[in-house]
Amino acid sequence: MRTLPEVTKEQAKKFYETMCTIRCFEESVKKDFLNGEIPGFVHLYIGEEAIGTGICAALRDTDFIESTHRGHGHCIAKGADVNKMMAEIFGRKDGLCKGKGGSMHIADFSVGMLGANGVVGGGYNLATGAALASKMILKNDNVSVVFFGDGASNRGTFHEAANVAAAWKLPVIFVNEMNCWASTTPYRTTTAVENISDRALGYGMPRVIVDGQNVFEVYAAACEAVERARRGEGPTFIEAKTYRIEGHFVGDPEKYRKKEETMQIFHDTDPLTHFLDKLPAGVEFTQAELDEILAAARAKVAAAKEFAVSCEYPDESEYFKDVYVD
Ligand SMILES: Cc1ncc(C[n+]2csc(CCOP(=O)(O)OP(=O)(O)O)c2C)c(N)n1
Repeated sequence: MRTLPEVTKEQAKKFYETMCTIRCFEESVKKDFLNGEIPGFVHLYIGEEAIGTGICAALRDTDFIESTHRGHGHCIAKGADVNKMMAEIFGRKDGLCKGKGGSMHIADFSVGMLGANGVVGGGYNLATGAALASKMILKNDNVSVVFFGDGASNRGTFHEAANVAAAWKLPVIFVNEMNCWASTTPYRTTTAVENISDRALGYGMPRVIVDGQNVFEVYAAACEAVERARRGEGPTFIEAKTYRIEGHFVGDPEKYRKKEETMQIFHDTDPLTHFLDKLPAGVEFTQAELDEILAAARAKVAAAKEFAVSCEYPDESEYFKDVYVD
């Protein structure tokens, strides 16, 4: 059993606030997508909030993250402005990417969020490249994190990046969100190894497996990996065990699995409803305190939606700007 770093009540409160903001954001996006208010496609992070929250809590603003198609939670946890995120998802010109990125291509360089990514497995080499730049060009101790799913770990890009990151001791952390599904495909039908992180060992990279539903455990593993990377000792692979509670995308009919089983897993493992049971010794909250935090998150997200719909769409003359460097 790993020793958890000291967490103050203030930090624990921040963790819960972040998880609640992600949850409320996702519930709001789901409703508005089903209403036809949001263009494109959305993938939700409901039930996986503890991972993005615990990892990003161990990072500085100057550290980088590379996200996935399921990236709203990572973006919120890294500190992106929720009003501008919501405007982006609604395709409005005041969005983080001027409304031209949408849900799957949100980025906010000001907080080190290098981008969500519609290309599965597209983030490894970007994060590893950022880590290489920190080490060789900028010569600072910034760390890069790449989040990815179990399905994405089967892409060749993972193996290339893991190999070079370990060989060159780059300050990059591979965070696998092992949610047991890749679209309609259960993990076991495509992957023979017991744990995705078993693969890290083949590249000479240390790995740690954590309960992805426990924000304190994720945070502890992240702190250790970040310190190791900052000391120049190279990458770590963190495998966070979780479960994809929602369909692959909003609107997925989910004919490939039983809703009751998924809801039972959610009931048993939801990182929000089980937050009180996970608190480290010496940190206490009442249910009323938690309810207040959740209500504040809900109000913040409602305001973000109000902001988003009050913004204009980009002007037609803007459509092709930013596509290529001038
Ligand atoms: C290169 C590429 N191949 C296929 C797809 C289609 N696709 C989108 S998400 C997805 C499944 C990803 O599963 P996983 O990596 O486990 O992440 P999760 O959705 O479970 O979070 C697939 C196959 C894609 N977007 N990009």
